[in-house]
Amino acid sequence: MKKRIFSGAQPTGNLHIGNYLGALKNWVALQEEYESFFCIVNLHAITLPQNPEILKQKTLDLARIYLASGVNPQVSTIFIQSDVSEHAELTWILSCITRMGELERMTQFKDKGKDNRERASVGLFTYPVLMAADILLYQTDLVPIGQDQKQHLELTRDIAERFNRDFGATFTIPEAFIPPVGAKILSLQEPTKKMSKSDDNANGSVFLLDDADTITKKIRRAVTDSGTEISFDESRPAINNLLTIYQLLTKKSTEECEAHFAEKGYGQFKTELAETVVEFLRPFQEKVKEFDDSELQKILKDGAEKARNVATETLKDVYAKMGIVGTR
Ligand code: ATP
Ligand code: LTN
Repeated sequence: MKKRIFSGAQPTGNLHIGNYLGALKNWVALQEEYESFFCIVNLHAITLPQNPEILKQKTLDLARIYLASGVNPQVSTIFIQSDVSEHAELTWILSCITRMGELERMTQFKDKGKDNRERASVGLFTYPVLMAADILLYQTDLVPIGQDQKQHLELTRDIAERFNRDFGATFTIPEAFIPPVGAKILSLQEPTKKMSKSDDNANGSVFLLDDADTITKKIRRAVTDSGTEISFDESRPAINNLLTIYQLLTKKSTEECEAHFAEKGYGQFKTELAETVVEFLRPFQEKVKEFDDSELQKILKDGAEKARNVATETLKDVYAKMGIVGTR
């Protein structure tokens, strides 16, 4: 029996190369070795206000992006979270064994809700419980994610362990898969923060669907550190970040990258980086257009059915263990 993978992304904003290098790239690399479930988490999206028409569109766009990135629907299960109502049901159950204190310690809530805690939605606060439900419903072994989701995965493990202890062995305890390089791609404008879809400044992110001109401009305008050397150096986060992107896209070793730019300046480096990103995204952008609506609908419908089969089994077991009996 293959081990299982579960991961997902929110259909909000536009996916950037950080999302790709930190998450999607690894989904694709691992999908053959594992039985994989990749979810479009539209219920997570509404923890912040969304325009309904745009959310609808972004949900399908994200499915296209999964496919264009190389997620293979013959091998992996791709589905929309709201199609499997067990996600919402298990969230309720798990929220009854999750502690307020645990959620209060979540740094993402502190960041996203910080502007006005009084007005932040309860959904934003309990968001990590929905994420735990996503993962635990599939008896997931491995969860490929970026660095920013590590704390949510640790909470998921704590919730699962608590349930297993109190009600008997039910959930597989999942492990995070966080790539050694690329787990936290930084903003091109503020290289102390991660590259983020929800950043107000679009110049901080290279979006997967940006055209060549825009990509070149954004990279040319990327802030740099003091000093002129093009080398990997944690104490110079701007150049370190740009070089990391270059390295991941060209698959060159650290030494090869540094040797390649040893005699070159920032100008030349940025030109080459921009060309690399543009060339990398070209086939991806072609592929995004390939899938027509009916093909996409079929993939998502089949995916939801496969996901539901697994999710129903887990939820049934959870209800039985907890003594939740009705007439169904
Ligand atoms: P954002 O903060 O950019 O709005 P998110 O983390 O809320 O993004 P998702 O689309 O749900 O957005 O994230 C999908 C995956 O991308 C997650 O596994 C996340 O850890 C990863 N990820 C997000 N930003 C980065 C980044 N800057 N570098 C590496 N991985 C990232
Ligand atoms: N919370 C994640 C998205 C997400 C996820 C998941 C990732 C929701 N459910 C389950 C991995 C596994 C985010 O905002 N990036």
